[in-house]
This record gives sequence, C-alpha cells and structure tokens, in this order.
Amino acid sequence: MSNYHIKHLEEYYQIYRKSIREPENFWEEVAEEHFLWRKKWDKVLSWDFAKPEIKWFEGAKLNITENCIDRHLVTRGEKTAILFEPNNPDEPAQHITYQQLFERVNKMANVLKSQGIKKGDRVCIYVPMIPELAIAILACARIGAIHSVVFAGFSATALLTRINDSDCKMVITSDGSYRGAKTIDLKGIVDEALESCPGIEKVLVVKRTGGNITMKEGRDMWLQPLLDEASKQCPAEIMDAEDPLFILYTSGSTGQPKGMVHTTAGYMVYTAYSFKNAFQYRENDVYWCTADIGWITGHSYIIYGPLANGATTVLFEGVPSYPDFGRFWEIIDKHKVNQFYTAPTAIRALAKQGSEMVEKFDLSSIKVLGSVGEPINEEAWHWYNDNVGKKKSPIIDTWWQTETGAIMITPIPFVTPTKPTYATLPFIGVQPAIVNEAGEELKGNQVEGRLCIKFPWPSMARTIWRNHKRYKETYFSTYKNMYFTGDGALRDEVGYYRITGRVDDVIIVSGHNLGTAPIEDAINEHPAVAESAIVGFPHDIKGTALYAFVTLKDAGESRIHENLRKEINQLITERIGPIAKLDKIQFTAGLPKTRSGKIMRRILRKIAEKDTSNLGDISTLLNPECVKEIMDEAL
Ligand code: 7RM
Repeated sequence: MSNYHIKHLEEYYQIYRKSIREPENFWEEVAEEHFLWRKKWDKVLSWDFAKPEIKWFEGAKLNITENCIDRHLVTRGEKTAILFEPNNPDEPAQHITYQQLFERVNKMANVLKSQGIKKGDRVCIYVPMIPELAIAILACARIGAIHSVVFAGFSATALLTRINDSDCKMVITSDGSYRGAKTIDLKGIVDEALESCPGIEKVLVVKRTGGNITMKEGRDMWLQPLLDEASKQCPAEIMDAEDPLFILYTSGSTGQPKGMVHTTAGYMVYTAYSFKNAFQYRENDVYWCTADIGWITGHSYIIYGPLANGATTVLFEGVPSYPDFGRFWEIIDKHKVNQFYTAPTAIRALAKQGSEMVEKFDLSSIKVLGSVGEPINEEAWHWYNDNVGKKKSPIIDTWWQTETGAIMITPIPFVTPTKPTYATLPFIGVQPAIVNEAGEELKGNQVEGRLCIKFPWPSMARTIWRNHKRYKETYFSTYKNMYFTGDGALRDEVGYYRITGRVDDVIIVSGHNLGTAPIEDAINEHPAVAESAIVGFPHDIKGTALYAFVTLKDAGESRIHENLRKEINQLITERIGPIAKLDKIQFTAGLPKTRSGKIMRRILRKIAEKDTSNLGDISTLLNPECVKEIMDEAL
C-alpha cells in the first residue's frame, strides 16, 4: 500500500487511521519518499498548543524550489509547468516548461540579490495574475526571502498597511493590469501607498500594459533589463524546516489584518500530499485553479502543491465574464483541463447565465471539480454537477483556511461518496472536533457546534507576524488545547462534516474574507457618519453581501441619503477595495448596544436576514427602543 496515493474508501480509512494513531511515523514516511532534503530531520513533530508552539521536521534542511522545480528537470524538463492564459483570448497562451521556469526563477532570484534582498527579508509582491507573479514568489523562496503577496485588487491603503506591518524592503509590481475590459493603473496605486512606506528601498516593475507611469529615480526599476543581465544559475539557499516561507494577510474580526506566517517543510509536505490526493492528480493531467494567487488558495494550489508534484498548472489572468460568460468553459476546452477548482460565488454567477454558454464547449476532459472559499449551496452544487461535471465528475467541496495552509476537510474524488453542501470527511492527518460553547467536545454523530482541530497538521500557520500574542488569543484561547477555526459545523449521521459559516464577525463576500472592523472604520471616516455596523445578508451571487447600519452625526443631515451612500461606498473602495462595497445602507438613529458598549451585531444580522420572529433577549440592551425603529425601516 502506498501512503501517497489513495485509491478506494477502504484505503482512505486505513491510511487515515494510521495518520491519527501514528502521526509522526505517517508523515515521516510521506516526507522521506516524496521530497528532496539536503538534510533529514532530527524530530518529526514537537508541539504545545498552550504556548502555542508547533514544529515539524525540526532540524531538516531543504529549499522548496528544489522540490518544485530542480528535481523535475531530468524527467520533466520539457513538460509545461505553468500554462499562462491571458485576459485577452486573442493573445496566445504561454507554455512555460520546467526548464524555462528554472531559468526564469533563477534570473529573478539573482535580480533580487543584486538589489539587496537577503535571506529573511520581506518582499511585497503586488502583481496581477501573470507568470511574473509565480516567478517572483518562487524567486523569493529560492533565496530565502519571505514573500508577502498582496492581492492586486486591493487599494493603496490596504497595500501600505500590509507593507508596513511586515517591514517589507521591496515591492515587486507591474505598470498596470488587465481585468476583463478594464485596465488598472497598478503602479499608480503603489506610488500612492509608498508615500507612507518609509521602509521600501526598491520597486521592481514588470511591463504588462505599457501604460503611462512615473518611475521614481533611485527607487523604481524596470524588471526586464535587470533580468536580461542576470545569470540563469542561482544556487538555492538552504533553509531550515521551520524558516518562514511566506506571510499572507487575512482579515480578523477586529483591528489590523493578521499576517499569517507559514514555514517551509511542513507546508511543502502537506500541500503536495493534499494536492495529489484531493484532486487525484495523475502525471500529464492539466490542472486549473481559478483563484487569485493573492489568496491562500493560489499559493497552495496554483503554485506550491501542483509544482511539488511536477504538474501542469494553469494561470489565468482574466475574469469569468470576459469577453463573455463562456470564458471558463472555453479555456477548459482549449487546454483540455482535467481538474477544475473554483469558488461558489463564481459558480453562482455562471449558473445565472443558464447552461447554453457551457454547452457550446467540449468539457469531456474534466475528471474532478473542486469548490472552495465558502459553503456551496445546494442549487449551485447541482448546477455545477449537472452542467459542468455532466454528473460524472465528483465535486470536492474543500474546507480550509489561510491559517490551515491547505485542505482540511474534503471528499477524495472517486473514493469518498459526495453529498451536496457537505465537505464530508477529514483529510489524512486532520483531527477535527465539534465543541459546544462551553468548550466540551461533542462526540459521536449528529452533533452541531463550533469546529476545532485537536492535533497539529504539518501546514498550519505557526504564528502571526510579530504578534504571537494575537495568534494565541485568536486560535488557541477560546478552547483549551484546541485550534479554533471560527467556523460552525455539524457532523451528520455517517460522520460527514458540513460547515455552517463563521461564528465571529468575519463576513465572506464572493469568497473574500472581510472583517467587519476595517469596513466600519472606512465608513466612520465619512465626516457625516457617527457610527456604523456591518453584517452579512444572503445574496444570490455573492453568497453573502454587506448590509450597513449607519448613524449620522446630525440626524437632520440635509444632503440626500443617496449621495451619502455613494460617498460611503467611494470611501470603502479607496480604503479597502471594491470587493468590500455595501449592497445596502440603512440610516438609523441608533445601534443596539450592550451595556458595556458593544454593538449587538447578532440582532442586526437577524434584521438584515429578515428573520425577526425571534430576536432573542433584547432586555439587556442599553437602548432596546432602537430595535423597533430599525426593524420598521429595514430595507
Ligand atoms: C481557503 C480559504 C477561510 C474561511 C473558512 C470558512 C470559509 C472556506 C469553505 C468554507 C464552507 C467550504 N481560506 N470556507 N472553504 N466554508 N465550505 N468548502 O477560503 O482564509 O480565505 O477563508 O472560508 O468560513 O473559515 S480563507
């Protein structure tokens, strides 16, 4: 029996049991057989959730790019590693072979070194979905610099907060980006952000759109001339297993975004292993994940997981709706995609177009369909299954988080029978627990509560960048000796898990994790606004959309509300980005509050969801009288 390739349900249970009973032996075998180590580990695992401190493969030495690139050169040098599909369908696709990727990553790594980047330095990567994004990431990993990718749809304020939080020395960006019919002045956003980023010494600029940009003397440089000069040999920096590989920011329910820190060896082993099995990837398959590399899904399942397996991974620059809603299906047909991984929000938007768009194309290459980012509702699940998978390709509903680094609960295709809206069974090595509010684990089946994980897995984030206290408080303090996910879940009569949504104040809009606090902060910046509270409400396409309850400083504000709504959304676009725009804004005289002054979002959520039959006990409120008024005027 090979632990690396699960073929039927019996085998899943066998391997799963082994991974739980003897986790160290299990992961040691996987690590030994399938990766390239410069030195093996002294100890497979040491952990203490109370501190918390987690170490996997301590003492081992490696470089992840040798595992993702170098070791494939002999057998897969001419195989396509990255298949780039541009935004504009008339622009030819690019097949970047493993050999070419090797040379381009090394050149980029040499450029980074020549511009003063050393092991441990942080490099901010703010690049659209073009090959240079993947190459920049791998180049950082090659020399041991810590990459911090910021989604290229984020605003200048969001960018500068992230640059400053992790003290980045360099930004890699592009002149502009293409998104559907739009061209975005990315460099202009960087320039604005950098007015408030004293730590940035150098900016490397990829030419993509040829737009008119300004280059700041001594700081900004075009990348191409530097690459032309660079050697295509760059020895890999030998890293410790627990050296940081990257920082990736995720919203929290309060305050600043959290810079989740992922380390090298455990992340590599688990993302590679989960990629192989969760997608049942086979040599010569063409795999496509539509996520942006600015999110964890792109890090783990466009770059590291697929490349560690020597796979062909599609990198798509555009959007599902351009030039029309057939774009995804056209790409699947054109490149004969075998595994297709996308988000429920995209599925809902595409389903809205009907099935004609899908039927124009030959999708018979598809073997496995994936879903990630939020709960996939029944309707979307069936549409995906019937129209895209033609009822023959299993859908893997994969539950995981930025913090978990990789897939945690998922069916294994052709192995685990699927069930709509259920992420089904824990992946190998994952020990979930459902706990009640008192922190007691609910054993057995048919239970519902909060989802926790009881035992470390190799790809878990090790800390929050320079804020270990917050890491401990957020994930390890709610329940003793368990990692708390922030999600609610139930376990059905056969032991399948269904994720019911966030139990904190993070709202997931179109698959993007948005914290309430930063959006409220942006609204509150408006001079007319006194206070605001954001909640989610169900939305056909986005899954959840944002509803804002806003109190004005001057209740008799003379400007018409429509203008104010526009100005508030404008502020949000500037501060956070268009993804955080509000769908509904209700102006109200007051917000329901506890006596200690906390806004009771629970009540607002019920009102937004139009579910006011049972608001719970509102007598403890500071101002119960405002609830009726809000209900009467709800949008
Ligand atoms: C990978 C990713 C994490 C949050 C998570 C959940 C929600 C993700 C699913 C899901 C139900 C799923 N990372 N979530 N996948 N909910 N079913 N299959 O999305 O850090 O951006 O978000 O997303 O609430 O805690 S993330």
